[in-house]
Amino acid sequence: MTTTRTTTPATTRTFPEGFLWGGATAANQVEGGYLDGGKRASIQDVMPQGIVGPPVSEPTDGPLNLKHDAIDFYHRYVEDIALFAELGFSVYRFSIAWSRIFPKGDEETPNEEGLAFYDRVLDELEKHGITPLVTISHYETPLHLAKTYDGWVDRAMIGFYERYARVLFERYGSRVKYWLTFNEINAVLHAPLMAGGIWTPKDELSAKDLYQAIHHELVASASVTRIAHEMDPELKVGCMVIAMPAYPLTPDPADVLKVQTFERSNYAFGDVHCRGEYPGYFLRTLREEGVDLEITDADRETLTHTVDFVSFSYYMSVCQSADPAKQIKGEGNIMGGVPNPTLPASEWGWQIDPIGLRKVLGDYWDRWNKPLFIVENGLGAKDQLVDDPGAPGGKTVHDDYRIDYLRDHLLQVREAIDDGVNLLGYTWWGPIDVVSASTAQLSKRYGFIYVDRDDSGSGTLARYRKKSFGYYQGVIASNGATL
Ligand code: BGP
Repeated sequence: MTTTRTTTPATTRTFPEGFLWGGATAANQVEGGYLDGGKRASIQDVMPQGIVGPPVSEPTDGPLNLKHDAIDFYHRYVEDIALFAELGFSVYRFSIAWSRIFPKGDEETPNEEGLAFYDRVLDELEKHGITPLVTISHYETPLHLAKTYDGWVDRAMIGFYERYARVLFERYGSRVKYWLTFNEINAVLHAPLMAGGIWTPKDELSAKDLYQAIHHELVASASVTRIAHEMDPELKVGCMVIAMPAYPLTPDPADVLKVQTFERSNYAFGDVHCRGEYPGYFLRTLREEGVDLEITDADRETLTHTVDFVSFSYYMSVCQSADPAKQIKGEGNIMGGVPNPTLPASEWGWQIDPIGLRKVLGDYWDRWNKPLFIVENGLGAKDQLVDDPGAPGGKTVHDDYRIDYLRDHLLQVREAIDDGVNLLGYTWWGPIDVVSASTAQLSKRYGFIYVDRDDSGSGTLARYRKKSFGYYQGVIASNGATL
């Protein structure tokens, strides 16, 4: 008797063929050169303390801003991309600094010198056979747009963003297939300046203005998705959200419902991007907050242009409790939550939960049925650079904790793939040390590559391979078999 196999056999220990392996950075966290080549300031240049402290009014005010020079990728991209190639990257996610291309944001004509810089970056990637994945806007709204228009509160932003994106597609569309519209678009709920370029301080911002800004970003995202597809049907445009699974602190149904409410506040962004309209639960939130959103018929039509894939960052899970007194915020954990008594945490209180990543992959795939892309995952830690005569450059970091984190998360990713999730790739956050988004410091390091610069701005900027460098290199070379 012959038997017919009805299930897909479990995969071997490798990842699917063509799986994209790499790393992710953002312009404001690596480039430096914040006024070079015709660039003007972005909001990051007035955020010397990240989201931990208030912004200053001019870039030169206040404490040292490490992002002005960052890790000098603007001048060292050739060397850095060569290191990514040595790691074996098949994909590199980076953002284009809007204020390099449109220094003020509302000009008619782009800045050629800014465009030429990314031509050169793409040349290097092509030289090494690395696929680019470009974030159009990663927490770096031109400062002029923030101050003059209050960022995304103003509908005019949609037009500025469309013009910017169109220039990018025209210039790079033949070389860049994968695009992300906004980094962590759901972060605007919690960090309106960083994610929405909104200059009004958070505690003075009305719910109406906040949700109107969210609406404008969602329309802009759908609009440039349409523009990309019209210009070249081969372009793949994705949304990008913070994934943060939540667990009930207790089996109390009220805690379980709190989980649903929390997760829906994030799902709403993916729902609009994937389903082309606002979900009912989101409209209810608006009603309850007394927000009468200005949505035109043209907006509704634009929103129907849905994304090709869903990308996300994943760092931690949280618990939720119906008791508001239990809520906390870890440093830089903008979404809050209740600590999970079963999980360890990073030095910044971000709870480490590899299984949560498997859960996210399953939930997102089941919910949206769109290809997924993990575009950020990583461990920020205080690394110790030590002498090692055998290492290139004579120094290294023994970051076994980072290796453990990476392995544990990738094992869960493989489980999710075996569950049938369609996953395009994985880009580790900060494959080279970058300036932290939340703390604006360099001592919160994610890299496989150490950068010699400290929080006071001192250092040679030399690059050193950490122990994790060799580990990730082996994982990529074996397509996941050596996990
Ligand atoms: C995400 C951002 C990144 C990045 C990362 C790590 O929220 O998209 O820009 O920085 O978090 O966060 P942090 O740098 O605060 O440790």
